[in-house]
Amino acid sequence: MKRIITVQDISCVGRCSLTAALPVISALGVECAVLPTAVLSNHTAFSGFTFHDLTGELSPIMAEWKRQKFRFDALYSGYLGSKEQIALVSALIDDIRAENPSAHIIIDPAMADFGKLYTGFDDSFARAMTGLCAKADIILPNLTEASCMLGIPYKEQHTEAELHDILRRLSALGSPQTVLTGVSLHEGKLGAMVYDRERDSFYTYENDRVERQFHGTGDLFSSVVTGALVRGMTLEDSVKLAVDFVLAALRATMEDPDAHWYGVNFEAVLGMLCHASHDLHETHRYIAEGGSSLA
Ligand code: PXL
Repeated sequence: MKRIITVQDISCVGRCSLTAALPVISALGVECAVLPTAVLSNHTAFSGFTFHDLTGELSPIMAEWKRQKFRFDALYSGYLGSKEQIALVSALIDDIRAENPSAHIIIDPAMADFGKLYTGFDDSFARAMTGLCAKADIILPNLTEASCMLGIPYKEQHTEAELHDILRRLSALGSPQTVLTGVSLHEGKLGAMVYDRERDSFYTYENDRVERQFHGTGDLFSSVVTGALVRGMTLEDSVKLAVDFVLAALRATMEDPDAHWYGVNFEAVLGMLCHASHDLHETHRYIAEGGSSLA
């Protein structure tokens, strides 16, 4: 079984960061090790929150992992609390690549949404996060994060040519593959666009747009992409699965009269990921037994 390490906070209530990544990545049949960067009572979009910083724990944990020679198939980082933590994740990337040169380094620069930076972040934090993204194989910014990273004004609607330009400029920051989320090329549709620098190719996948906005969908999206990629799906298929999963979770939320504003009912649709994981397992088994593809 593949093993990944995810680095992000644990918001005790809020259906984001680790409470989203763990179930999603597990459902995709991947062992999910964690490096929690902070413990919050709830995420920062609530009117108040407690924040217990765990920066002091990170170096000793990383040193022990080095001693144990743990091997990870991917590192996936999300919300980080400070520039110091960004520097530590940068060092962890070096350790992981030293142990496994083919590990996927996946960075979601989780720092902004809906046109503004999250509470507690400023431009210098955004610059440091942009620097970390340069070390990734794949980055997954939303449109707000992309504008912060490129220093351009945020807007919701873009032409295809503008999106291509944004993706090329993000890619020039360093990562060979870039996934931009919150993209809409057609009325009533929403999805993501992928740019692969080596092939100079774009791939867009959209599904229905849900007119209400919820927190935590970006974390779910990145977690699905990470788990699916590590299981051997192409980046394009991983992104398609992630868009469909987030939409299914949004629909489940809208159907729930007790739904909360702060996160989506992804638990109701986790079965989709278990099915995808099962299908991948069957495909690998078939190929291992001498077949070349499934009918
Ligand atoms: O969903 C992103 C996220 C993760 N972690 C914390 C957050 C947020 C978004 O607001 O506050 C602590």
